[in-house]
Amino acid sequence: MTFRWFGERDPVTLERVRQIPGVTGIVSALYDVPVGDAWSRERLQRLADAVDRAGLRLAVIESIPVHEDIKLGRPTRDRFIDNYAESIRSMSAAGVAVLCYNFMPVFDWMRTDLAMRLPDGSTTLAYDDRALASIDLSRGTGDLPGWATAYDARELSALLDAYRQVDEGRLWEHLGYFLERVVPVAVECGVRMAIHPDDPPWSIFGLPRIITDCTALERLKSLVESPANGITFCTGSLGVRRDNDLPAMARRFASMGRIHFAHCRNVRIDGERRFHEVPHPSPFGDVNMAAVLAALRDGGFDGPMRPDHGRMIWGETGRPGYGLHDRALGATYLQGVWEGLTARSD
Ligand code: DNO
Repeated sequence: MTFRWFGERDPVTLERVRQIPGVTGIVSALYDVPVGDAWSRERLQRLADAVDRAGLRLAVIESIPVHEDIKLGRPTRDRFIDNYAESIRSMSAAGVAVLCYNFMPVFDWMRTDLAMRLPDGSTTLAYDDRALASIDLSRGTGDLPGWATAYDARELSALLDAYRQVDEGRLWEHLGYFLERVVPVAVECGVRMAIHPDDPPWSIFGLPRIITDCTALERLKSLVESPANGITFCTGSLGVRRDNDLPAMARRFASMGRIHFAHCRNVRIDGERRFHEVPHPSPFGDVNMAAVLAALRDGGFDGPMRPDHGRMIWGETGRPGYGLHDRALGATYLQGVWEGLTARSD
């Protein structure tokens, strides 16, 4: 079991993470390297050493952000792709074998409420497409948590303009171009790439989003037929579309050896393009977590897993979605389900 840690400035310390039963791996990144620059071996080694000293192991890099020029297919992309390949070599040198990344234009995950109050008094992340319409992008992105980059008004409007030329088809071409060049490097140094589904899995602000459903994952897989070209199976992202049959998808891609990382989070669908996040166990939301885990196990998945986003409970404050307590409960729950599956079949 792994746990995401945002580095030395994360209010959730490694010492605390270590006390969560069963958590042995850390999911992290270098947060101060400008997007597009190569990550150095020394910096990654220092990160891995710090995690080691806390009695844990750096198991996954989430994420090395993909420069917008790569997603836009600009001529400058080759330089950024070379840097990306270099970062993959560096993570491998530091002993990290799984890379979670995404290919979402401009924005990473998006919510319209970072502290929706639930009846039990806890707060959670929520999304409502109607509220999205009232977000004013003319002032830039502000500083939403979890994103690699914040843009000021001018940068953001230039980027949004540039994406007018990039429809879904083009974005797929650009993803293919990127993967054809970086997957061989990943293969060579023993790294498994795991694309994160778009969150939410539909277009926002008129921008194309392509990693959304089963058909998209099939297409991703066929862009480069290599086991190193894989998926982060994120139940919360894929799970807000009712047409995604999560257990079937988990079974299918796990048995093809393409799921390299699992993000487990539950969501309640409140309406058309409207949802909020709930505690991890199946009864609280629309993700049948027990069925997804059973499918992953049936498919032979044995990679790292982490409890994704938690609510803020017991008065905790901090980075929305990434407090200690609810994610720790999630980690324990997920291990319980997994133990049950294993005990039954062994
Ligand atoms: C949200 C996360 C995402 C994820 C990236 C991966 O909490 O799951 O921000 O890290 O999309 O590149």
